[in-house]
Amino acid sequence: MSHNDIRCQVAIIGAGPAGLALAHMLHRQGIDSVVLERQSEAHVRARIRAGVIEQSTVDVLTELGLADRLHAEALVHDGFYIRFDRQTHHLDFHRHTGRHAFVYGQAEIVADLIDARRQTGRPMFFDAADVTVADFDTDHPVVEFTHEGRRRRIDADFIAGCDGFHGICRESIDASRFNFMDRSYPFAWLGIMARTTPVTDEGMYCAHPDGLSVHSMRGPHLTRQYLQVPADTDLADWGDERIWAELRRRSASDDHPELETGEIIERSLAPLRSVVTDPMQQGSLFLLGDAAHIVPPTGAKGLNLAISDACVLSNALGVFYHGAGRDALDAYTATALPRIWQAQAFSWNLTTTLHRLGDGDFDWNLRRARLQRWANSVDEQRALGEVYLGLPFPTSWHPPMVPA
Ligand code: RFL
Ligand code: PHB
Repeated sequence: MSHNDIRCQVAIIGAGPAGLALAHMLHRQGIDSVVLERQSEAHVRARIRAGVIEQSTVDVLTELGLADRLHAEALVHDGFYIRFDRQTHHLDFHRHTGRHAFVYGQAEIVADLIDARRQTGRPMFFDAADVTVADFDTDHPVVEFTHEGRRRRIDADFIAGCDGFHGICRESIDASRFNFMDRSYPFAWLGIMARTTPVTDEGMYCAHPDGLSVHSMRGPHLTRQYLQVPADTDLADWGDERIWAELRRRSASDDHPELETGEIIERSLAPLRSVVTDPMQQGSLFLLGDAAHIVPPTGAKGLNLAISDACVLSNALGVFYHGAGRDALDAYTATALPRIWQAQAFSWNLTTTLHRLGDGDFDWNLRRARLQRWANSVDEQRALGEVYLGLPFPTSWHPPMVPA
């Protein structure tokens, strides 16, 4: 071994929610890992994305001791509002399930996880360039990367591909052995963060015949809002005035004041797609989170799925390192996928109901019929709430023989 070589049990590629949560779950079981991240730490800490976290995810983070700041700072919501035909309806899922949704920015979760990793003293490399994975059809996979000008090598037992939708892990697998299922949509979400006061006390989806707008928040004077726009939209065409005018038009109502307008401090464009990779593993390489599957942001499931995948793999690795064999690892995909498909079905239901999909009155009337059921049927609300607040995770993060 040269001094550039590292030996560890699990090499984790990607310091997003999946990779960092897995690293911590493994640490708690005494399993060592190295985390490799392509971006700088500052970049990862500042990346604005998700905001709505399921009760199920919060329960796991709490059990891991990673949710102290979340409990102090998160907004706790019972459900969300839907608005259509200028009327606002609250879907109170808490009433039916006793559970909550938590609004806490993904950047905050990632910052908490990075801080927790630092405290363990275990290795984590930011600015890791040209990461490659090899030999994962064997029991001794190899990862290479360049850091501070040096090419380095990791000899691991397993590789966790947590490198998101544009990472290298999914691209490295043998495509002929996989089923890549996907659906893309002809629209995107234009997202803004603005210094304005929210008009509702919980998030709101406004279904308008011309398309969806989303009113969400991060604090008493900070809103996160989205507009459905065509997939080929150029952000440069959307100045502040146009964004506010369109948000106001789509969210106009007879029962609430108009949206407040103000300074826009961030704007971005996110395409909508649904993807599932099956299986989510090859040999000693496992795919987690966005590296394995994508849900459209409607319904807010992506980050939550990343954490539930980390639980399933952490549990299976725990079984393996306690000498109980590879069966749980071999079953990783079969264990994780049913819950992933439930989230896909939920996201599809919300996406097709809330967005403008086609032209004409048939499309809008069909969507409105579904929205009326959501607003008026207690059974419908109970069913939506069960999934929105988080179906049970397939496994806990540790096998039964490891105390929490
Ligand atoms: P991430 O967060 O993309 O992290 C992957 C990490 O891997 C790094 N990486 C590499 N590192 C080393 N070598 C390489 N070659 C690498 N290539 C990539 C990347 O830099 C990155 O740090 O994936 P992960 O961990 O699977 O987490 C998934 C979530 O980030 C994602 O599903 C959510 O953001 C989705 N999402 C939402 N999810 C929710 O649960 N609730 C929400 O409210 C919610 N809102 C959203 C969202 C996603 C959105 N966009 C931007 C698509 C709202 C939006 C607008
Ligand atoms: C958010 O607050 O960022 C948010 C809200 C609702 C979604 C997705 C994201 O469906």
